[in-house]
Amino acid sequence: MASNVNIEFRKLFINNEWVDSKSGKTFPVINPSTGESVADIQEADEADVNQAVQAAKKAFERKSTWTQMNASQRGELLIRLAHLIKDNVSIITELNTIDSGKPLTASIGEVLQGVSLLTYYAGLADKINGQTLLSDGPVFSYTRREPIGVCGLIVPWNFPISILCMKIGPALAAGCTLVIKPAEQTPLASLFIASLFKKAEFPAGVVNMVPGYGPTAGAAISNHMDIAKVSFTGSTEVGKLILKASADSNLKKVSLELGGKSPNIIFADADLDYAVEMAHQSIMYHSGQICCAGSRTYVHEDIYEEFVKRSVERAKKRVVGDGFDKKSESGPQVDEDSLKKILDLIESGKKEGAKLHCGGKRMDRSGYFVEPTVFSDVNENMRIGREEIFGPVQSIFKFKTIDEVIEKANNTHYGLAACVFTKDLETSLTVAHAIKAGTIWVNCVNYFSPQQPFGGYKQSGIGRELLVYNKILRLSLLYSLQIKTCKII
Ligand code: TXE
Repeated sequence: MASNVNIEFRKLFINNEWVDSKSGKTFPVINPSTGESVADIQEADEADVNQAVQAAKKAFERKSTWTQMNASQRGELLIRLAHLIKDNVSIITELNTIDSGKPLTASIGEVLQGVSLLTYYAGLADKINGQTLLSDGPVFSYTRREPIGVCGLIVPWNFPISILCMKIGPALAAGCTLVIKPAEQTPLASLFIASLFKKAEFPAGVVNMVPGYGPTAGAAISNHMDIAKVSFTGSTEVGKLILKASADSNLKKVSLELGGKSPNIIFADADLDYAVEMAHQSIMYHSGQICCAGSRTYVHEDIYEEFVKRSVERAKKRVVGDGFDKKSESGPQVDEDSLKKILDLIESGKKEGAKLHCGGKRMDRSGYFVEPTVFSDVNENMRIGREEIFGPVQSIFKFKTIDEVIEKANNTHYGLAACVFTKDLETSLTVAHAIKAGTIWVNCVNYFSPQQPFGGYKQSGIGRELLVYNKILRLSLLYSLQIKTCKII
């Protein structure tokens, strides 16, 4: 399957200009559906990140166009950007599918989700208020919410567009300036969006994009002395490196959205067909490459055998193929490393005694495809029961009692999300309140909306994204003595 889309943007976007990397190096973008290189992109490293930070710093100076702009004008620019993305939805969707291999339907859904995130934050720009505070004594005091400064945004490859928009929306609404590093696997659609910032008339230097690798360009961002905040989505391992880099540099603020091993708990009274389908989708959607994938399916013993049987039937029917093939329900894994990690974990599951019902192999075709795989009789001592696989591998566990399943579900160093399937309100709320995770879905999976906060407990992260919880804003308390004020009634 091919796309004729033109890959127009291959350079770094700094200060509203397209520039080559200082080293002159490039890196290839591989289409994961074919394993073939589709474009060479200019590769940013520390020198380019420095240049981008300089531009972002300048744009954030006290009397710059950006810092002088009214908040409602910032909102208007964000709306303009959202409209430009919508106007170019087909091209961005195709680039996203080339980048990541995800089916066009999933890809377009992601781009439109990006549009709604930007629209939400555009509306927020002029509603960022402080408070007036009562104080003892003859003083008037108030708080202001101020933009934190230059933000480094490090984006992963699984949802390159929605996560990009989730980060740029609040940062720009608040008045920050940005240095963005898209993932090395998926820079094409992001670079196209970079071209729209200039069209939307964001002032030069407000948004800069530096595609490149993590240990070079990414590390230069997290170590930079002039970056005030890093917002990162990716692996827990790299999240820890970013936190260390903050401690070793300027104590920049850090928010982290990291990995997960989310439990999906199915009680005996659940609607079985529905729960089977939801549990399947929650792990197989985007070939399991979702941070909050339901990667531990806990099923009550009364329905266990039937649940396993139906889950295997469903997995065998799943259509996996090229993202440009309209029949595909899911596409390939993002790259060779990811594929190898998944196959290694599948082997460990077989060796450690889990029962393999279907799948378990690389598909016999070009690209990085893994067969939808279902294991039963999994427990938390097995690697597949503990580690984030990030692949289309459903692991099914058996449980007897509500207390037992709560304890098992919490027996992980992750805490991103969980699902509960039951018709009983008390059961659902008991489990929802007892599970230590940032999001609990009851009788649904992976439901996202800009108005709802998202983020993890434990080693799944620090901070929350979406809603207005974003820690891009610094809360500062200002005291001023005996200022004359007028009353607003
Ligand atoms: O992630 P990395 P990878 C998990 C998932 C997956 C595993 C590895 O389990 O199998 O992580 O994926 C940048 N300093 N998730 O290796 O490396 C990198 O360039 C600064 C969960 O792709 O964390 C990319 O832009 N940045 C997840 C981003 O970090 C660095 C999404 C993510 O890459 C860096 C992706 C460094 N030293 C993977 N090293 C989720 N939470 O959704 C890399 N990067």
